[in-house]
Amino acid sequence: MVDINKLVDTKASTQSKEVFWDQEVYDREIKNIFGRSWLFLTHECMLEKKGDFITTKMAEDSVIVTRHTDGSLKAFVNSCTHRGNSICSADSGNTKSFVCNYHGWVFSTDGKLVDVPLREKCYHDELDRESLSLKTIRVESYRGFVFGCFDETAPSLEDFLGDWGWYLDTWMVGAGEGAELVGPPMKSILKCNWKVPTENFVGDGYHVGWTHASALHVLGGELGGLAGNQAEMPFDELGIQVTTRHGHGFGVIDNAAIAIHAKRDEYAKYMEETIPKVAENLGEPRAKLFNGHWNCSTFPNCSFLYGTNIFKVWHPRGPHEIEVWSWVIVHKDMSDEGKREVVKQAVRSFGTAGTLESDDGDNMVQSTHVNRGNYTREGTMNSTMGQGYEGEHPDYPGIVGSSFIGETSYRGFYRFYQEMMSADSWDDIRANDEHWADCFPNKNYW
Ligand code: UNU
Ligand code: FES
Ligand code: FE
Repeated sequence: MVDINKLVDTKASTQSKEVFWDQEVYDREIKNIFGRSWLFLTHECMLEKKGDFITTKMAEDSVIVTRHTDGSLKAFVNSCTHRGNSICSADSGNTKSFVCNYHGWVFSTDGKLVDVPLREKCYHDELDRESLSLKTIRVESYRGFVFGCFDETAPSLEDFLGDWGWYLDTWMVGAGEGAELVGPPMKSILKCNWKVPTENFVGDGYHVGWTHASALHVLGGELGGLAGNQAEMPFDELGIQVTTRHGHGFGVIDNAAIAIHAKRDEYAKYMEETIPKVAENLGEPRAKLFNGHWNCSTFPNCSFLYGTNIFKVWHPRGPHEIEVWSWVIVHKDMSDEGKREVVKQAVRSFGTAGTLESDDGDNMVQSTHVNRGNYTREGTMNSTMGQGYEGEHPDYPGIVGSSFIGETSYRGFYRFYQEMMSADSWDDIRANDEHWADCFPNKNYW
């Protein structure tokens, strides 16, 4: 039997293998984590005009996000309140209403039921349309990035992001006009648990030199020295790793923002012009981050690489499968030529068929499916790297690890994962706000 309260051991820095395989764990995740967290939906640039909509998923629920006639963003579940059919099968578009394909019920762009066929003759005008609106979802955006949340008692998106928002501002506002996503997203299916890629992006600096050795060797440049973990590099202080209150985190390789771009003249010029502006707007600590390469996850399932500029959501489809959706991040005030360059380079490295993307894919699948065995589904996984070499930092919020290569943000991700899996409500989680970082044993490291 699974003990949901003991999936993660924050002292030993281990996680039960059940987190990657067990159906009961997955069912609890859907309720406790995906049902209560802010989940990335889309970027506002894809919903500019009234009536614009996109469809996406919040875990396994299909949802519609719209720009309503009053100009506000709305989100609701894509399931008809008559017999439950989906009311929209398009990925995106512009519409005045959604008409269910089955019996023709009509919903407005804020999810209200506005009309049904034969309302007077066959329902005898007795249908209570008010109570048959689509299920609405909280929707808030941060710097144009739109998130949804099923839980009315959850904190605001800004509070949920917390210190992670301070880091995101580095490129979401630091560069003047901020950033947007280029879509529609590329989509593929990967037979892995959703947490394998999330943990990889949140804090796996360790795999970069090994899994991607050949790709980095071919690319050369700033990361060439990582290939095979062989060159004389300061592996013990190669940037930093950070975890924050709600499990969000990242790792930074200093001075390597655009390292994965093989062709990058425009981007290099843009960075050279922009770093001083970031320093002026946000100060030196974040200007330094701006010039670094980031691998990141926003809890629970939204990951991105800043610099490489791929932005992903891992939609769970049961414990052993995900849909990968990938957009490209571009700085709004970059030239069109520069944006095209960034899109091409992001797609060739971390698009659906990207070189580095396929390096990772097999590890993600094997790390999940190896756990199907009677022996292999038991026991634990280890994330102790750099434990004790991390703490509160004078310049950077959260808990900061001493190198890009470490597992600080793994530990932070799984710490919060366990907290959400165990907590009955957001009030229980809030009660722990002061003490969340106590499990990091050497908080005064810096
Ligand atoms: O594979 C990654 N997540 C990665 C690759 C991270 C940093 C640099 C290159
Ligand atoms: Fe890390 Fe095998 S060496 S999973
Ligand atoms: Fe990778």
